Amino acid sequence: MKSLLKFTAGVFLAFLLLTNANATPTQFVSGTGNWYEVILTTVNWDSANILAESSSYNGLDGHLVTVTSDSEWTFIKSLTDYRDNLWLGGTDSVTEGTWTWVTGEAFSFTAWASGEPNDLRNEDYLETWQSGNTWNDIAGTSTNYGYIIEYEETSAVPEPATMILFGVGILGLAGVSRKKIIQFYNSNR
Ligand SMILES: [Ca+2]
Ligand SMILES: [Ca+2]
Ligand SMILES: [Ca+2]
Repeated sequence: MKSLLKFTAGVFLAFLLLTNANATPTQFVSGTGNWYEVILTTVNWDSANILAESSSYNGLDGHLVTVTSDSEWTFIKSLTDYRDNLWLGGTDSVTEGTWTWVTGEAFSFTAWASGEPNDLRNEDYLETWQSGNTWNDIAGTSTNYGYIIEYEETSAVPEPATMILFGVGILGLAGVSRKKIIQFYNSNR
């Protein structure tokens, strides 16, 4: 019985590896030379950002995609099969109305839909829209259908270590607040 379970698990694992092997990044040969990958999974912007930052391909570091030219946008639109509600690496969460890319590249090219960005209900994150042809700003808590990763040399990309430190910082803060709660509890019983 155990060996049957092991065999079934093995087949399942092989199936997972095979299906994952199909989703390989595509290179924008005639443009940036970078590699791009569309990940279809329901996810909010923060999670997509962390997942993209922790991804790598052939020694190149991943980040949520940055779109800095019309030709790059044309390439990405085709790669997504013109899908809506995919996260891009743009945000105006630091200063409302000032859009930035996660890599710090200049936010000069835009493909906003008519009337966007409208910051309706405090929308600070960038997604594909209108059959994947335009951009919309949406709340980062929205559970979108997926995200796009761009893989490139590390120079312009924030080090993953920064994200790890950030994560440790959050854990540290959580630890501090938990201690305070315990102390508060202790002093009140
Ligand atoms: Ca880019
Ligand atoms: Ca906004
Ligand atoms: Ca909007």
